[in-house]
Order: sequence, then C-alpha cells, then structure tokens
Amino acid sequence: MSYDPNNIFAKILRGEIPNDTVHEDEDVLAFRDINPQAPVHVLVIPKGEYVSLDDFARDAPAEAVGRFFAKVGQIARDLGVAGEGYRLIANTGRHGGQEVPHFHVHILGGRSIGPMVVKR
Ligand code: DGP
Repeated sequence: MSYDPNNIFAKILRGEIPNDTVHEDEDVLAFRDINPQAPVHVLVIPKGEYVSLDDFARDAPAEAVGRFFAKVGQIARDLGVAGEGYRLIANTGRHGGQEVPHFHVHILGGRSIGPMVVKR
C-alpha cells in the first residue's frame, strides 16, 4: 500500500488540523487521541511517511526504529503512566483495525486497561 499524503495524520503533521501535542521533536509527534479510551490516550507517530508498523519495521533504518520506541517509552514516562503501567497498541492493516494509514502507536493508561482482546 502506498502512502496517502492526505491521510489525517499527514495533515496534522503539516499543521493543517489542530492537535493537542504532548511532545514533538525532529523524529516524532505525540498528541492526544480525539476519542480517548482511557484517562491517558496518546498517539505517537513518526514524521516519516510510513503506512503501518509493517511498513515502518521493514523500510525505516533500524536506528530510526530503535529511536522511535525509545521515545515512546520516554513519552509514557513523561505522561506519568510508566509506574502503574500502560498498554501500547499498534493496529496494523485491515485485520488489525487500523483506521489511519500513517504508522502510529497508542499509549493507553491512567487506569487498568482490561483484557487484551475481547473474544467474539
Ligand atoms: P487506529 O484504529 O489505530 O488507526 O486509530 C486511529 C486513532 O486516531 C483513533 O483512536 C482516533 C484517532 N484520530 C482520528 N482522527 C483524529 C484527529 O483528527 N485527531 C486526533 N487527535 N486523533 C484522531
């Protein structure tokens, strides 16, 4: 799947749509989810154009992948959720339920997040 430069997170990165930023640097933007599922619900996205985790893990330099996850950990610590714990989610592709085709991880915390997957 090729990268769609008009996806909503690309627009957020270009400043075309406002967001509630909690962290920004040269590599990543972290902002609060518009539809929070927990007291802390933050999305972390790389600034590079990657459709999904599959794309990012395959195509980004290993150093950039490592740096991204180091930053996710630091952002969770800064949000104050690392002590009690949190859940990291990377919905990937259709079966993963990914809605926005720009790689992102969800940091969910501030309460017990509950069962990992609801059985259907
Ligand atoms: P996913 O299913 O993993 O692709 O989740 C996409 C998330 O993005 C979903 O939890 C809602 C959030 N989201 C969608 N549009 C916007 C937006 O315009 N602003 C913010 N802050 N979050 C958004």
